[in-house]
Amino acid sequence: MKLVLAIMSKEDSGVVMNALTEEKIQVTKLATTGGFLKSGNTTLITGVEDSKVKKVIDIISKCSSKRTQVMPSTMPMDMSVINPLTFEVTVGGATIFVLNVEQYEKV
Ligand code: 2BA
Repeated sequence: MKLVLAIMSKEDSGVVMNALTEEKIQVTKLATTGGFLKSGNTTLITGVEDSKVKKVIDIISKCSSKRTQVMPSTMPMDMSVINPLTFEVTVGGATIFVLNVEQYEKV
């Protein structure tokens, strides 16, 4: 058995959880904070048989893939002018750890 820990954005975590649950894969969501940005992210924990690890990683990859998003600039402008300034940010992506589980019990 393996424990999959996946750190991702809060926005992507809901979709990932739904997709895992649909596949009857149990998952627990933790509210976490990244050490570098000091902003909130989400860590999902899932314990699965070895044969399901690939499926879990595939679901996470599909539902939280890196993509670019166009954001409006926050630079103040005259309200009568449509602000043409935008910038692209990379959102999504996940950091995944797969650990061996020594023992698994529900008591
Ligand atoms: P990522 O590398 O995609 O990491 C996203 C979040 O995943 C991290 O949030 C952290 O919470 C977790 N994480 C990633 N690798 C980890 C590991 N080996 N062990 C434990 N947790 C891990 P943040 O720490 O807030 O980092 C956000 C983003 O800032 C990172 O995205 C990376 O692109 C950048 N970054 C992180 N540390 C950096 C550093 N020392 N210098 C430059 N950029 C850094």
